[in-house]
Amino acid sequence: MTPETARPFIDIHAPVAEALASGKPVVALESTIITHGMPYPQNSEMAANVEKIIRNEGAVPATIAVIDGRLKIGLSDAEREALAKTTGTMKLSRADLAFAVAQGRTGGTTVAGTMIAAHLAGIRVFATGGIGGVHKGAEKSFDISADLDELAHTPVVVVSAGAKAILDIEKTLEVLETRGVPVVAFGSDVVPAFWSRVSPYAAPLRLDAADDIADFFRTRQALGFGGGMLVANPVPAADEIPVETMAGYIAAAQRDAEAQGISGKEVTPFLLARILELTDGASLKTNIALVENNARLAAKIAKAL
Ligand code: PSU
Ligand code: MN
Repeated sequence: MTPETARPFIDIHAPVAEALASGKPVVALESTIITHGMPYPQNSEMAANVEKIIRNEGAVPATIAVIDGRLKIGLSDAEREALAKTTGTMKLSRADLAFAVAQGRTGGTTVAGTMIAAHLAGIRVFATGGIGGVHKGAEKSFDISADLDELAHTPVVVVSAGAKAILDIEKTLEVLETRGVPVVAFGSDVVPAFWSRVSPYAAPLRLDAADDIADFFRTRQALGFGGGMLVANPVPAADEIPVETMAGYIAAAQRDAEAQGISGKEVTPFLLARILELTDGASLKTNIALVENNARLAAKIAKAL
């Protein structure tokens, strides 16, 4: 599956290589959430837990990152822990993943970066927290995540809790529709809003079973559609923060970002960290719960494929 020219740059962790060779289900995991999305040690605990959840479901986890210039498909426990502790790592998307490989750098892969790496390795299912999308005020800043273009081009099923609610969810859905990306809400008539189960926006598509999601993806591929799809899986009710509660914190964090002139790749990590402070850690607890919930569903989809 991996193109010949890519092989010299990629290390596939032994359990992942074995699973891929024998057709066992594999779930890719991103690492920007580790390097830029959560503080240590919660990032490390989250990353280890999510792998465990995938194994318990009978699939093999493959956390993806670039370490000292090697594109890693699956990390050892020691590598994952070291990455979680390292500060000053890069945040790697389509524009800079190959730069980090060429320059021997270390970085976490975003949704876009992880989709690229997963596809290179022949992995079709990927679990994250929330995708990047169209930022509020994008009509001025032009800040639209490369995750959206990647979903349009790269054939991987991305299981998320929707677009992060710090974004303009309505515009994000519009761009996804324009780019031909199916957005499937899992067991819900509305698109979830990351920390909250509901948003004001109707689900473009709805499915209620992992088997049906796998079947939809197979059908798309059989019909020759390229590109990926986005599964939006609402956070469990016990862990959610109501949309009205979050709105105030998100607005406050946004004001702080603007006042401090935060731009570009720093916007998402800044807002997540600021919201964590404003909610006294509650947003982080919810973020961890939703990633775990997505890992469970992703493993079921991978098994069904
Ligand atoms: N999900 C989380 N926390 C995160 C991210 C996702 O729960 O930190 C990361 C993903 O890697 C996503 C990135 O691709 O945030 C989006 O960054 P940007 O908006 O700069 O494209
Ligand atoms: Mn951006």
